[in-house]
Amino acid sequence: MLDKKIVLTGAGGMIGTVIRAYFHAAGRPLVISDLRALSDVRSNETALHGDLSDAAFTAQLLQGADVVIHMAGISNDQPLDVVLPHNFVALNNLYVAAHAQKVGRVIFASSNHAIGMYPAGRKIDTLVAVNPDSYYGTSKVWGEALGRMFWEKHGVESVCLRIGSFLPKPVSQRNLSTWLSHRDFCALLDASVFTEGLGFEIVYGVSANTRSWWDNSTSRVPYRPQDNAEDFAAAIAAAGVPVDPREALYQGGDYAARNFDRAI
Ligand code: 15L
Repeated sequence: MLDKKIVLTGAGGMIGTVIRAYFHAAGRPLVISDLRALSDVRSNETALHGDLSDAAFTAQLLQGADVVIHMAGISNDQPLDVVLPHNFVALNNLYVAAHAQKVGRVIFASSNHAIGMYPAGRKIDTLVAVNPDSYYGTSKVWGEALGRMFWEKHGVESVCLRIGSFLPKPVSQRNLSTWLSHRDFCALLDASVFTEGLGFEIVYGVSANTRSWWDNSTSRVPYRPQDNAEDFAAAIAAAGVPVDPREALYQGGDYAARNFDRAI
């Protein structure tokens, strides 16, 4: 189980960088890729760089892989034409290649923005209907839908991580609910990569925050977070970080508030 061949996409990004450090510390081999050439390649790593919207590159990257951790793509709210090639087309290439190359499992960096239009404060589990707050959020819904289809029709497993706010520490009122610490993320990744027989699963990437809105009791991923944003609540209050009342209405925060013109 520990000798799986694991490929990481988006290795140069914020989360990719933490994953690389985690694998390096554990002495586990990792194939890393990014759009840009990666310069600081470590002894446990093999690097390939290229564009996942090029199907031939994606097929080459996934050759012989058991698991692909897919962190590549646009990681914030952008117009559809920006999101389309990276988060829709490239993601389909990834699943087509995973099927063709007989990759056992895709770990997909989904996001809380797939459900960002649920009201702040409402507790939701992993079985609720999707409720995206942006084109970025719809791209995460697309990824979850692809994951489900490739599992049901082709037997490619997927674990969709609905990542909250991945930060060294929480810095806003919203983060008291949405924070995901680096340490908890690594535990989540470990459970998602190494637990056998998950099929298709969704799990919220959130720490053990007292004010969390997200309930993982309906997920089969055995993830047990340890950190709690509440430990930073007093410091955040003392810093007097201003809260835009529109951003505080929905779980997606500012993504939900942007371009919002429904009468409420
Ligand atoms: C995300 O999905 C984004 O990648 C990140 O930039 C943050 O906006 C985060 O969600 C969040 O909701 O805090």
